[in-house]
Amino acid sequence: MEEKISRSILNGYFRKLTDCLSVDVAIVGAGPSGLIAAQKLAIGGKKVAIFERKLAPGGGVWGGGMLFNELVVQENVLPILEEFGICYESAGDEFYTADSVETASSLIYHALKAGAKLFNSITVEDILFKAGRVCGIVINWTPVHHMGLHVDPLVISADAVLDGTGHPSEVVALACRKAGIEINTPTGGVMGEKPMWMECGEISTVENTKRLYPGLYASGMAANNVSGGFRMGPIFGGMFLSGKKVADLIMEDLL
Ligand code: 48H
Repeated sequence: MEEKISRSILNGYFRKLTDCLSVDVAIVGAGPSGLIAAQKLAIGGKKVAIFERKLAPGGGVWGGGMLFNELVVQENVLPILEEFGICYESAGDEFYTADSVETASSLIYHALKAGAKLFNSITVEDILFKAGRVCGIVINWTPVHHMGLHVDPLVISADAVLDGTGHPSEVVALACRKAGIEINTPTGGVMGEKPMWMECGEISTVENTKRLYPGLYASGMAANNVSGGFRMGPIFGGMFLSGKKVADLIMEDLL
């Protein structure tokens, strides 16, 4: 029995990973924008793999605001909540609250049910850059990084790479640094997130969601960091709409 169980786990995992060595879209980071993009792209028929550094996907959703596990959204994202089966309550004015644990788990569940594959405890440490195009990512086990082990990585090919890594926009930052590319921002580089201004941050998150370079896109807080948007705190409408927008952009580009 012991051997069968171990063999089943290894075979199942390697089947899944081998199938994802080449994908349409590689999403880095399983935060809300990345998970929503994954669900939409998978529903649109794209082969999608998400790589998440932490053991638990969900990014910054779980903690709500300052560990109070409720988050706030605006009226215009209620259709997305409904599509993902997330319950919400009116908080008065134009705001609604949702349980952040229910939200995180529903986003993960629906991304996977739509057909996206998720690989957790894997850190994206580099990009694949060929002939003037971002065409994949370089992965390694997160514990390898934590322990500082000198272990070479593996590579995933992708027609589109989405940076959904949140505040640090790690993938775009390393693409600029290592490939020396000029990206689609006013300065041509990563501009850096501005301080808190909720109204502006919510708008700029969606505006800043774009294709930055052939094969390279950013969503959510990564998009804001890249293009110098304001932060917005524990309101998540912009993240949800950013995930939807980037999925639409990638669908158009990969037609
Ligand atoms: C693999 C990685 C890597 C890597 C990071 O931060 P996230 O929740 O992402 P978003 O942008 O969808 O949502 C942002 C939101 O949660 C938030 O922080 C808000 C609204 N803040 C407002 C404010 O004012 O502070 O998730 C990003 C995910 C995380 O799970 C990381 O572990 C993961 O990306 N990640 N995964 N390889 N190199 N870097």
